[in-house]
Amino acid sequence: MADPSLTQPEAWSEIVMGNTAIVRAMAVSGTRVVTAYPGSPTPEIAEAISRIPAGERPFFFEFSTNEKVATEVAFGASINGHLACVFFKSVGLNVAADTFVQLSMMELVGGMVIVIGDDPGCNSSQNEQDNRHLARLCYTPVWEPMNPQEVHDMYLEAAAWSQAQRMPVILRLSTHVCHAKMRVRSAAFTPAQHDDTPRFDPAAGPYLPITKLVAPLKRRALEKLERTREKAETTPFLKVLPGAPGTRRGVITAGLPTASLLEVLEGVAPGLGVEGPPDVLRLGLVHPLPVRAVTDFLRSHDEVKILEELDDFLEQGIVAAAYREGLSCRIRGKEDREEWIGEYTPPKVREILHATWPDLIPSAAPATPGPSVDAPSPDVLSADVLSADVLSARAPQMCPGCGHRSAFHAIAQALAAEDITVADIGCHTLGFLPPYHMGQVLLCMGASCGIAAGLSLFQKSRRVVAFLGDSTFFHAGIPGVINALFNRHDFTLIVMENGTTAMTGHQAHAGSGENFNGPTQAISIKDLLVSLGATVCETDTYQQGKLTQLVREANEAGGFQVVIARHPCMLAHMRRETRKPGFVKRQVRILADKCDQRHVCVKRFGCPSFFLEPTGAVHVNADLCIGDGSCLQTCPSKAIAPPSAVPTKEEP
Ligand SMILES: Cc1ncc(C[n+]2csc(CCOP(=O)(O)OP(=O)(O)O)c2C)c(N)n1
Repeated sequence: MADPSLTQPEAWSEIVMGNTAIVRAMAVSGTRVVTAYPGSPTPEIAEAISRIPAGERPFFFEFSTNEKVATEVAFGASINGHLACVFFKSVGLNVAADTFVQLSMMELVGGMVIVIGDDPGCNSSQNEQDNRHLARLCYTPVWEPMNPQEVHDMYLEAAAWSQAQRMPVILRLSTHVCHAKMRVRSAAFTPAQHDDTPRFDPAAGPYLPITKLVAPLKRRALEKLERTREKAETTPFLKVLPGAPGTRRGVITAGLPTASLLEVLEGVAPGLGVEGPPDVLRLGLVHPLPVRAVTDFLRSHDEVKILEELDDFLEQGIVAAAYREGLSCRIRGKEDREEWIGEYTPPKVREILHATWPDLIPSAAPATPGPSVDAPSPDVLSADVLSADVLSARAPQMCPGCGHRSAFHAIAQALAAEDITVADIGCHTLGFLPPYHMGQVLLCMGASCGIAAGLSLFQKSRRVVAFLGDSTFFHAGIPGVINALFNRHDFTLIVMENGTTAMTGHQAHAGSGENFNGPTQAISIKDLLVSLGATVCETDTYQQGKLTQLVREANEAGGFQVVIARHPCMLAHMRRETRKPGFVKRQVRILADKCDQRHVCVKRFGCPSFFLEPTGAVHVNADLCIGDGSCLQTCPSKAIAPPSAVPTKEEP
């Protein structure tokens, strides 16, 4: 749905997610180029961008082929004078790292904001890495908002600082900050008048960090970081939130833990023998550390708890600063391994505070349910509403009709029990689940070919089969494929081609025939592989018998073989179909007289549309079945009737 208000010059006030608020800030700040690669918790930023009507978008946006390329495109735009932004998920920084670590040494004439969606709690990632470490590695400041309003406001401050200092800056979001909703207010602004005169000037750099040239560039990066420390001391986001009068206890925190802490402290009042809530020092920038503010706070308290999600990043800096100043304040850092793990939701913060100060928080359980779960205030709708506390947990699974399911079902029949399967990242990772058990190793996007190559060395008896999604093929898969050809490795690669980046919400990729802005040339994975000299065969995955045969032949042939297992993503397909006028819903039926209850449909094919009655009878879930018919061929007794139109319910 189009939402032109995001870019309106008049003041703006809406209840939105952090991922939408940031787009408003991009428009207000005059950001000219935005790039990304999809990954949770950030893809909704692109969804918000897509709601700005084409032609009214004040900046260029693209999904690049991966995070490294996205960072390079934004960098190129910045050194040509445009304010640029790149966004991606936590582990995206690993892919971008080789480029990212150079940026602080560059004179970023237009400014550049790097928006990272970190994922404490590992809601949708393969780890919960703390990217503050990488920021320190390359002298890059980090702003850390605690809610959507701050996402908006901090973006503006960080972008302005980046422009003024010509340095990269990080706005570090996390899952709850991206997805929480609240009323966000944005002042009126004058739309930027962009000047398209090319401004790239090699002398403004230099932009060639080699050998002896590196030292002055590094010196300049360190000077900029030191200037940013002063910014960290004076930013309005740095706040002391007073606790009980005269308290000698304090908490130093930042980002989302601040919101959880304030919620937990809400119910704490001074009582008999209890001095009441501690003072809170809330940091706006977590790197570089505002040492003056921190040491002043330590000096005025006897005991200070450092409350930070994931690693002891702030703690190390704060302890070092206290040591240098010879302070006697007792610093309470991470005291339990669990403090290193997971999201700092209000229950988690309550637990930590209870362990720290049992007199202050006598029980780890709240006296009444936390407001964010049961009674969201009208202005702040927390993502906690959708947390597992409220909804029962559901096992992840492939959608009804998913071509990957047909593929796994078919491939399972071509493999020997001892064969080794290597997974990659994408919807097809779910093949590791029962009943398929396809994928015994997994690292990160594009790693399957390299791992498979290593696994196949010095052995012939166990065939190695690697999986790779099509978006991932372009993202980081190609080098592993080329390596397999170049070094004559011996495994079968199955490219799971569904035409989209399904797992992160159907973003187009280089093989889709469209990009974010419209139609484009589709790069054929098959043609690319053939041009590289690979032996390639292909089939639609719904042709299960053929796929089994192709995988069997590939495995028997030995050497590096590629099978393309293709079927369009059915979730995307059905979304398009159901919107068409005259759409007719179709479903399969079980022919009870033919069903001999071998249950292949449930136990080996595993479509969630089928369920078993206690009697052993199989039923079709009318809410789930999409009538794709991929299940028909799996039934040995032909007891599944072809999809037929489902009568629509009578309108009342
Ligand atoms: C470095 C990195 N960037 C982004 C992601 C988020 N992500 C998870 S799977 C995936 C790609 C999935 O697309 P594809 O390979 O086509 O497989 P599909 O889900 O369509 O089966 C992405 C981008 C990630 N895990 N790691």
